[in-house]
Amino acid sequence: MTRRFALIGTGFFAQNHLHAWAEMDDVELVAVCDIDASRAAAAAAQFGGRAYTDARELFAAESLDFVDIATTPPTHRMMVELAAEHGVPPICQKPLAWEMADARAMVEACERTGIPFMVHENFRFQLPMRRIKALLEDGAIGRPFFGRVSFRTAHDVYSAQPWLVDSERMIIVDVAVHLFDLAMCFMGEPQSLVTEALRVNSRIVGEDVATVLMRMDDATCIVDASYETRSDHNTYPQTFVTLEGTEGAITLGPDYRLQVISRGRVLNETLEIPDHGWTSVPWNAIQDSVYTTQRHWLHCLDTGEEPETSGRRTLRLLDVTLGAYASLESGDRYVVGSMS
Ligand code: NAD
Ligand code: 89V
Repeated sequence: MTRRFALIGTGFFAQNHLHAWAEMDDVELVAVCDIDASRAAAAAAQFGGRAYTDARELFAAESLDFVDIATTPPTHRMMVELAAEHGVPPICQKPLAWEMADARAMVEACERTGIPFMVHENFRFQLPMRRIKALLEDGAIGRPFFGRVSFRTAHDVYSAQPWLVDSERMIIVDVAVHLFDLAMCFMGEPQSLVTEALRVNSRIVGEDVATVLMRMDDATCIVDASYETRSDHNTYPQTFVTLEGTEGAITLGPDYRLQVISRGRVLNETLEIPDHGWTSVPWNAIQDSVYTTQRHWLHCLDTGEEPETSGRRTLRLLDVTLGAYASLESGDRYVVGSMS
């Protein structure tokens, strides 16, 4: 079966979505939409489909099996509700929303219509992260009791994503959201968390350095992110992971170097990221994960399985993410679940 779909928001990151969809022979791009007519036209010229500047017109005119939403957070709710109104299953970029009420409304709109809904939370679909998850499931390090998930760079993220400059809430919703998802994927849901954050770059509005300490049942995990960290070479946009367990430890370091210590045995490996032709360093692991994320969505549409990062499941992730700000603002520990 070939699924007909549309992509809304043809900006910076959507180019990866478009390339990944173009690789698949079981989907057909029938329309693209962007309020910037030249961007919509450029995407249609390169990847096919009719170009729209108004999502309402697109939904009214096209018959779709799903829609891919790659706009920035302020329009996610409007787009997902529009999709639900037309009975079209949406996959929507992260962060799902900046407010819990918006995320809840999106999930409820899709559930009322009875359509699947996935969030494009792709970091857990990166090849190194799939490998780590498999190792944990195999019991390679026993019971994890400590974790650290880290994204630190001095890469100028603002040139490709200028909208981050004015975002009142910045690195926690932009990148720590991915790290929380990884922490929860590896170690389960936290019960509480405490946050410290700073703005180092005075040119921007929000926080660009953040450290969050999460407390799980019988483990702790640090999530830390920075857009102002100088190092000996640029590792953007790589995520580093440390997991310590009762039987060993896993470390994912710079340049996809993985070390697994399991019951006294030490394995060192540099992971090979698949090349898709359109992917390139330094974005290759993330670009590959876009492909894998989108395949997961199609798999779920085929089988009726709930996506790993369904809208409903993402409410918990958002509770943790927005809870990090609640802790920051109050100076207190945030009890997870207070919002979701
Ligand atoms: P962007 O501004 O480059 O692209 C967004 C596009 O949406 C723009 O072209 C804009 O004109 C268009 N748009 C805005 N409102 C619209 C509307 N009402 N109708 C149609 N089009 C509209 O932003 P970006 O940096 O590509 O970020 C997009 C999303 O992707 C964000 O949510 C961001 O957090 C996410 N993102 C995810 C990853 C990842 O690894 N998962 C990486 C980068 C960005
Ligand atoms: O996910 C994002 O929006 C990006 C990055 C890949 C750096 O995390 O900002």
